[in-house]
Amino acid sequence: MKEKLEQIKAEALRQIASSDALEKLNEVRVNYLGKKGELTAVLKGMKDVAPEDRPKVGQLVNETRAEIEKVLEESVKKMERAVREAKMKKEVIDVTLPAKKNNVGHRHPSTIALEEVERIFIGMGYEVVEGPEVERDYYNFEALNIPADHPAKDEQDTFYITGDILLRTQTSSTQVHEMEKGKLPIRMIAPGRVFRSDEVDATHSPSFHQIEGLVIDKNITLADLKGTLAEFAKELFGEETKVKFRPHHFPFTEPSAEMDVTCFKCGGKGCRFCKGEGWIEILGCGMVHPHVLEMSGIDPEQYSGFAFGVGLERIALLKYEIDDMRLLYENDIRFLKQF
Ligand code: 2NL
Repeated sequence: MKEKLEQIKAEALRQIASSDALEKLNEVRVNYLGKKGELTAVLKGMKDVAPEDRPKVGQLVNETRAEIEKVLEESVKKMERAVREAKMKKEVIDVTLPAKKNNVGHRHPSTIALEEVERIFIGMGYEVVEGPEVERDYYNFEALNIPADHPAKDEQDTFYITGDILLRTQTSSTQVHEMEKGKLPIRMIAPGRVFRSDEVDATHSPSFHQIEGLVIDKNITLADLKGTLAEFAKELFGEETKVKFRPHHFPFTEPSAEMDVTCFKCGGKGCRFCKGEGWIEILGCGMVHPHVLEMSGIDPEQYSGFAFGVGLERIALLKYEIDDMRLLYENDIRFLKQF
């Protein structure tokens, strides 16, 4: 009996030693210590042992059992520790590795310029109004006193969808809609995308952006126009900026003018940036033509107003000293990152 027990123990310990997984150790436990295990079988065979030997054999069985249990327990603990350590090793985080670069985008230079212009006019009490890019001929041309035979209406210059529907060539159409609402006074800017059938080059694109402004109230004069636009130029290009107005012609304003600002690079002395002129052309403006007011239902005897239009890209090119408009549309990250 003693030999049998020794044999069982040796075999159990051998199996424990050769177990390479927790499941295997559990199998050993079941096979040797379980209800149907080998040691239980020995206890069941006690009836064949002489009564006087039974306590001794019982003790031996218990000792064997205790030893196997002890070794098994230790092996389980060891195995659990090994499994945990392997898991930790696998999941180790190298805190010295460089972090993944978080690429945060930012505003496009044209957007920066737009928001700057909007900020200036909002500060002077203007409203920002947006309108549709697809327009009726009436709102883009007729209501602005642009006659049927005006060169701007030619297919060379305008994208027509039908004979009467087109892509707006200026944002004045938005201002016409606003005038038609009949709520006066008006103090608004209309920024937005406009379209002209132009070839792409360093200063032209078939799609660009304009910001037009319109003020209509009683007693608005050319002095209001000059004062407002002089203030705008100072805020945009610096306090020392001077402006000058050159007579011009627009069908929708009378009188009309183009406004130049002193070159913010040389202060007006003349440099490479202003091509020796000292002045840089910046916008077109004028007093709203009485016929334009009339067509939108505003009495030119009671009300008067001024209007202006600036090219957004032109402002961005000047402000950020960019020499080719195409850079604003190509969205090359290496270019955009610089602003
Ligand atoms: C330019 C400058 C200009 C206007 C736009 C305007 C709008 C209404 C009535 C009268 Cl609703 N005028 N806009 C006025 C003067 C100049 O744009 O260079 N345009 C080609």
